[in-house]
Amino acid sequence: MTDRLLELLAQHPNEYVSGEQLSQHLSISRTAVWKQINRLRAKGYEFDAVPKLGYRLLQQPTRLDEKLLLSKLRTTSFGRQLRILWKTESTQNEATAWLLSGAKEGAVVIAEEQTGGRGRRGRNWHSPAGKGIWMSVVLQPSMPLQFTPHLTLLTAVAICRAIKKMHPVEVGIKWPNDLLVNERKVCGILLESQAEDERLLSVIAGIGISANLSADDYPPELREIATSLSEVTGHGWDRAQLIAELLFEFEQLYHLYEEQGFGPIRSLWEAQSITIGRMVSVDTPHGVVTGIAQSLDESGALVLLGQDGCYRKVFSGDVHFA
Ligand code: BT5
Repeated sequence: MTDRLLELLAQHPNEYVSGEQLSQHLSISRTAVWKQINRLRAKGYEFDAVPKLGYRLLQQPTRLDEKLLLSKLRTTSFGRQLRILWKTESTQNEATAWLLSGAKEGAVVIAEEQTGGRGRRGRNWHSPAGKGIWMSVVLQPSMPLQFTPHLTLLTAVAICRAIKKMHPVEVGIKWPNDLLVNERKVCGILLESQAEDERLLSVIAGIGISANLSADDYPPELREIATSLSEVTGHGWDRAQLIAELLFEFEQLYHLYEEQGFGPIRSLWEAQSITIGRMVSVDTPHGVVTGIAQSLDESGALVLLGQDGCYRKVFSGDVHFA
């Protein structure tokens, strides 16, 4: 049904087709036409709908294409095993299942839409169709379990560098896993680890980048706190190019980390940080800690200088700027 509706609208690229005409052609009610239009909107199609005139197709979603993306890759292993899905609950689940059935380090799962995208602490990640980059990367690092937070910081640096390579955007990292532009979130990172007897086996690095969402694509509760790359730059982003840049930066930094440890990553992170030097309060599992963010310690914890002159470290939590 949606295919026939699209066909009809595509036959009249610069004209409005009335709801009446559509309902007659498709033998459905006008309410059913409207429902189909909304279903397509959720998949990334854009329509102009004007009372009395009808509907006009403005834009079709650009679907990520596996061959095109592979042709853009400059990596050795990251993204070389690639799955692009139309719709899934969460790419984290897909990558975890794929790992069990043989995915290698660097394998990537991307979905056009996630129905149960997740953030930390059971929060939701809003992942509408065709608008963002919702992806998971399989890692199998040889490192002690307690250092896995390094990988969140490394991933954040890689994303920042990839975005800035494509366009000079004032994007910065809020410790530990957010990328913000104009104080609004444009990207989130979720690392999920598999370990056995204190030994780290694998890590799935989940990356959500709100590339081409418009304000209407966000639910009301996110409109004030989230933004997208297209919203801040005023133009659409080539998702395939951004993914290719990101996987390149990610692989480079990952090798740098394997060879030289956290030192260089820490310096790069601090250079991209919008957290260091600011008064913050951090919601941690053990309560709220406030102070001026000073630096990262060797484990990736954030070091705060409190008003009492004491230094405190926070290992996980949500940062709020004062
Ligand atoms: C995160 O959690 O920021 C980690 C997000 C990771 C998402 C990726 S997408 C691919 C992979 N598959 C998954 O299922 N997840 C990963 P957290 O720090 O807990 O932040 C979650 C908060 O970000 C929410 O409570 C909202 O306030 C905000 N948020 C949700 N969706 C957003 C979006 N599309 N853009 C910007 N902010 C959003």
